[in-house]
Amino acid sequence: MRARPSAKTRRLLGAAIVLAFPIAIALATSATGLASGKAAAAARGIAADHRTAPQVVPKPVAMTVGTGSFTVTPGLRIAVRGGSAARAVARDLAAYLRPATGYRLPIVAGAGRRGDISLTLSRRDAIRNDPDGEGYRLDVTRARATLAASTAHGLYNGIQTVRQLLPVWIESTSVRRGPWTMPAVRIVDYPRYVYRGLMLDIARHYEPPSAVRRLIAQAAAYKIDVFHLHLSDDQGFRLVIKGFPRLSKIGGRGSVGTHGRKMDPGGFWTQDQYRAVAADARSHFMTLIPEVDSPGHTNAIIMSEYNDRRNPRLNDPHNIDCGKYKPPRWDYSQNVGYSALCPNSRNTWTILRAIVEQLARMAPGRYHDLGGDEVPRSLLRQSQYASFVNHEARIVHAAGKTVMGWADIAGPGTHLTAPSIAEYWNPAAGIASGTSTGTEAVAKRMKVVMAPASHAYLDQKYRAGSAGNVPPTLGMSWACPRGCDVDRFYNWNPGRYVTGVTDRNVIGVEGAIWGETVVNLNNVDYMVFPRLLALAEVAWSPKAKRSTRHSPAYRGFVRRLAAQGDRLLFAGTNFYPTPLVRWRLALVGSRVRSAKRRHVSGALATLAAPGRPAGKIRARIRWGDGSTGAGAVGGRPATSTRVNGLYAVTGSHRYMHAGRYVGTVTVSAPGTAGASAAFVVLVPR
Ligand code: TNX
Repeated sequence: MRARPSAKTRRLLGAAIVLAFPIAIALATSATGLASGKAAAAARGIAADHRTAPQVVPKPVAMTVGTGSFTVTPGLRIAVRGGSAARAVARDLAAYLRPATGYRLPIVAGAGRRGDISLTLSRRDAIRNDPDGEGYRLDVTRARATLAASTAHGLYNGIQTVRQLLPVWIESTSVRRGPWTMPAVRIVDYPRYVYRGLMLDIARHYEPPSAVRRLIAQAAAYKIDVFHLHLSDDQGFRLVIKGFPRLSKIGGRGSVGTHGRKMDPGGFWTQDQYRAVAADARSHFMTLIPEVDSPGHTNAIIMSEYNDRRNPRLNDPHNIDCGKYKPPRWDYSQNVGYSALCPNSRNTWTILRAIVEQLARMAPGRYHDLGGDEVPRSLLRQSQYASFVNHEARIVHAAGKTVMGWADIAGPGTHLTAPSIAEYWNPAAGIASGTSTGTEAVAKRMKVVMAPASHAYLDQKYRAGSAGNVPPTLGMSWACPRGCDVDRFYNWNPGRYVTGVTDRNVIGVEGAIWGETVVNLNNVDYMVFPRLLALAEVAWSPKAKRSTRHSPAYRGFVRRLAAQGDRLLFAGTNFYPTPLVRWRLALVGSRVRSAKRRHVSGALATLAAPGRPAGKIRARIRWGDGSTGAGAVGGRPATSTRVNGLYAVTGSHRYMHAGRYVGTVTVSAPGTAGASAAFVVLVPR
């Protein structure tokens, strides 16, 4: 499909039951398989979902499940100790809980009382093995929930876990029924790596700030703490640079052409928009790292500025274009490896200095990513390439930032060292050819972020060819000729992937969603989820034997992932409902309904059933007056790039007498546990 001249090496290359019982009900034990003792417990009005183990991703370092559960009620308060930073996290927690519960939980100072959630930020709560204080302790008992950490980031990570202890429909954007119970647990948790990243390419296809902000929020829920933004490439330059208006006006005009188009629509961000996204990232305890790729992947810069005679700053007659095409021309295909900025043009440095300095002022993050990947030696010799990188690194340092780049920047002749970061992208492992950039980075004592394309490139197809639920136009396969599903993303060890590149050098992991084939946010979500969750766990959770689909670690992961599918559905996040996971049914009853002339009809419950056509799900309704009937299941079906929507379970019934009736909806489908939920109907006189 596409030639990748500089990268030849690449080619060598439960059975659990989810129940909600808002109030005492009698249970259809046969449909759900509940033992009678449990049915009795349910009938006593105890929420049943706490009996299933918490399904937290990424897996906490240590977790013990206690007895009983804690319930978030409208009377609950969030009690905070630890100043304004802790208060801000408390506000985040209140905001997370608000849409689905409808509760406006007050935030109060102090240790709190019975029934409260309390947050404590104190140095005394530091955890061993957690030098950066990203960890937290969470204690949930029947009486209260207590979260403690030594930094606000740690508290923030803790509230992400709290969300996952609540019923999956806590992620809903509209009000749902409780009860909002959390199982009693004791968790001590902290990350394996400090760098847990997600990269988005808005150069190949433009994405607006709102799309990025949404993705930041989605990723933060899984303790991702770096957002790497690929702002410039051959097909697009996406940010206003003061003094160089053509960079965005001309450089931002298009995107890679897809679906028979020569060019897709482009766009660019203003500096205010960039600042707002950076601030938003920070409020999610995420570092925003801007990348302006150079000296290759620069056709958009070249096309904007190579004969800009009106800009007085660009007064060197030496051309900035050292690319393959003479004269340079737009190429909105997926081609790579044809562009390069000329090192010996002063204009090159005038432009790059403006970019680096303005970005440095715009965002508080520590890093500037100068790219550095895939420059064919036919365009720049290694010595020219190395001196280019060295020169740009000096500009980055002068702007007060630390250099990051693709691991190519560790190659012969560059003068980089710690704390600069080399991001390893090659799929090559062990001592295979192609691993040299990794070992060179280590030799230079650079820090390494692992993103081997065959385990971390989120633009790669889940399944090869046109098999199954895979649209032919979405995704690439150069790194994953046989497809890369969640198992590939989970089963690898960043600290042992390349021989000689160990956890002494590796600071983290990054998933990269490249934009050539990904034309909108719906596509982004589909490719990112659920694979990002595998990377989040690899980056956060302790080392484990992650090698095959049979390893206990992987099996535990896919079991926990099953519950996350329901969360994603309730949140409205698109994802690929991979057949590797036995997705679960999650059912929540509708809010109280009133009968009209003793007749009720419509939705009684909302069902998350990832990957299951509505027609394959059976629904029974007990109306609460002794009669039963069938329910209908319907909703938005799946397409080849979109998971099915939430389903509504509907039914209609005429009651004989006025009263308050508690009914039950029970759903079942082949190959998975059923689910039940109660609903209430008021039949007025
Ligand atoms: C490689 S490896 C790239 C990107 C492409 C991506 C497509 C590396 C640093 N760059 O330019 O978009 O493959 O999968």
